[in-house]
Amino acid sequence: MNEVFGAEDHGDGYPGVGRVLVVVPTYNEADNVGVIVDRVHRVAPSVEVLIVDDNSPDGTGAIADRMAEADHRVHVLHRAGKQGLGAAYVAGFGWAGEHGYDAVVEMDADGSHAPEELPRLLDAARDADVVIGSRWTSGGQVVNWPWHRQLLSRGGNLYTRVALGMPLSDATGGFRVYRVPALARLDLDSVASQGYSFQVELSWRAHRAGLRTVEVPITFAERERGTSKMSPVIVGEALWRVTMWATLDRRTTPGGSRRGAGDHQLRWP
Ligand SMILES: Nc1nc2c(ncn2[C@@H]2O[C@H](COP(=O)(O)OP(=O)(O)OP(=O)(O)O)[C@@H](O)[C@H]2O)c(=O)[nH]1
Ligand SMILES: [Mg+2]
Repeated sequence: MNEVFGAEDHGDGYPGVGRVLVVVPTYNEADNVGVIVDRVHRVAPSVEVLIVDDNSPDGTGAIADRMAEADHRVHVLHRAGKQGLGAAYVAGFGWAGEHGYDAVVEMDADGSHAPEELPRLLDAARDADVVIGSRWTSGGQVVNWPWHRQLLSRGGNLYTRVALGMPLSDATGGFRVYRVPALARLDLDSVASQGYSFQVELSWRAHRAGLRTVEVPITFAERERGTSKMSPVIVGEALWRVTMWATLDRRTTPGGSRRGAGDHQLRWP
């Protein structure tokens, strides 16, 4: 990873955080991608955006290219085919490291994560390594989700909290800020998770590395356009990976990670 510069080296960055790159993974988000980037820039004009498109059949990549031509704050990373959310984020984070950003943001393209809440997350990043926009902390909420989606998310987070002993209300949430120097400590090249489990894996790695994670309440809204990529396979992946990490944790750390963070020797299967 290239040298990372501090906030004071960039007159144009987000105050107290520095150069910020919002990474937006897209797969078939033609109706959403333009709207979401406009909303980001309306509330945070200094941040840049990287759209990571997996060769969407609906032409999202071409739309993103036109946006990048029209606005120097927009960048596009094209990938050959659909390889999952986790792989898209790892590629985007690598790009951020190579280009000297100080912080990266994870944000869905579908409008579920309101760009208007981004400044609150970035403000919290001044005193944290990782900021998680949380639906299930006090003040957080979900709008327009059917009961079974709420149950799945709450249940998954409860299971994660109990199995891993990680004190987070929303470990599966995907609206986040990472400080780049902190991210560099998480050995991203060995991340194998694809779906929601990617979010849990990074939270878990941050916890084990002793990073400072804070949760900020957000209002999460169901997407209005386009189709969800959520599937039973993605839920199943999160379930088995969390169970595997919990089992390995108990085997490799007497008392589990509850005994203290900062174990850099942990091996990631
Ligand atoms: N590049 C890339 N982006 C993806 C992939 N899968 C999902 N995405 C994007 O990741 C974001 C989240 O995906 P969604 O389809 O909204 O899935 P979700 O948020 O887990 O599920 P819902 O809550 O039902 O919408 C969206 O911006 C998607 O376009 C993928 O394989 N590659
Ligand atoms: Mg979504």
